[in-house]
Amino acid sequence: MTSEFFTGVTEPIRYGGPDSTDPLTFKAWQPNRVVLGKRMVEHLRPGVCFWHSFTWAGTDMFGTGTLDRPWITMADEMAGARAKMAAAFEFFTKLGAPYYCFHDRDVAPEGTSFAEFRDHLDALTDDALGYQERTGVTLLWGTANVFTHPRYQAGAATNPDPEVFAYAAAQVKHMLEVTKRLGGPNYVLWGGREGYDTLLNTDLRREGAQLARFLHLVVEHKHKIGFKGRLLIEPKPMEPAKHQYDYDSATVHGFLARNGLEGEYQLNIEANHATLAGHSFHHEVAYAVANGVLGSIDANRGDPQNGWDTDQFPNSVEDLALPLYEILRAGGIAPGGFNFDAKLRRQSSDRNDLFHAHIGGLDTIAQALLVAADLVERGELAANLDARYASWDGALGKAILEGGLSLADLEARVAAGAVNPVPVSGGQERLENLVNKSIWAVDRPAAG
Ligand code: XUL
Ligand code: CO
Repeated sequence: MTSEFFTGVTEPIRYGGPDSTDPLTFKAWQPNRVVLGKRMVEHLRPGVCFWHSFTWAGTDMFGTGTLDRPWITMADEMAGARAKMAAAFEFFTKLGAPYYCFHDRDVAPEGTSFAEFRDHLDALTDDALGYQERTGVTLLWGTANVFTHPRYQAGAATNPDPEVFAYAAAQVKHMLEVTKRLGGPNYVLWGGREGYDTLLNTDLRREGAQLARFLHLVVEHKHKIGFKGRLLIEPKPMEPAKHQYDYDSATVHGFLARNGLEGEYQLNIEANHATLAGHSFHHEVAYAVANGVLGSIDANRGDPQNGWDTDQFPNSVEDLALPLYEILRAGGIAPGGFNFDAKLRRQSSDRNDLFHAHIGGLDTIAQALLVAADLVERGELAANLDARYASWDGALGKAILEGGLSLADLEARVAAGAVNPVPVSGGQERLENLVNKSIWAVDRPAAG
């Protein structure tokens, strides 16, 4: 292998503008463009994920790898891991992405024992620190893979065997420390195997208690080592398990509140996980904002005909504009960001396809940010919402909310004819037209 892997791209990808005919240029992503007083890159904090882009060979349940990832099959596993990291940082730099994310197992070979795995991870963390210093690319979040190895087939924290809980605890403890060393502002927990395939072999009460204990241990260790980043849980309703406990934003939020963990964890919300749960991505983000648990975003999309986690790159400005509008109104996503938890289609086997995919993703979130900013600046949606609920700031609304009126008091008012509500239009179509107005108005490419 030559020292460079992505030889088809020799210069960092530049902004070409909406009319550029060069597919290897950005059409909307301008990291330094100021939007609502802040640079695009500060609004979006985009990151590339290690697993789909560098650790996955393009396998699916019917076929072997199709992608050109020579490091995966190198006989010397540590040499392979180093080649992978070199290619990854070459890609981050040429793309111009400021952040990346990884699981412990994405970078470090398993070895023959936990101690050996930890040594591998520590050595590769040293390498990553060097790359970070040289390139300026830094970690958005770290996480531990406690779902691939067969020991986790029945869950990690929720396993019927406490030894598996202990093993997962060891991995998470170490990866939290690695994340701290790399200056990561977030640490993510995704419970892919924390759930069940059948209730016939599952004790829901025990598994819930185990999961809560695990999350408390992570909080304790975070404070013990002085990790200043945020802990994030990534909701997903199913896949790989038939049912996963961290089903959606509301379920996770309820679990945290019931177990004394509120305030300790925020959410890493993934677009395709929202749609798997039967929600829109907009709903999941809006729920998190409304309840103070917005943490970070895994940017991707599903396929409208497929019922699984296809993890495609985001390409719809319309789908992302309203989630971004919620984020802007909430004051932003930092210290979270937009991690492209997205993978190529397995036929996209040209090395440059990884650039095309990320260019499209970055352009889409950038354009959606412009639309969201336009919606904020016009202020029509916000004014509509304020007007719709304005009576709750009036005498009756305040008295109800402040606890000054009982059910009997309310009955007396209604019976006396003092209360006589008149239905008001929800105006959905009028509001949808406002959103389209911003989508169509923002930086439209010149016609012809
Ligand atoms: C799986 C998924 C994970 C998490 C990190 O669907 O999204 O890659 O983001 O474990
Ligand atoms: Co994800």
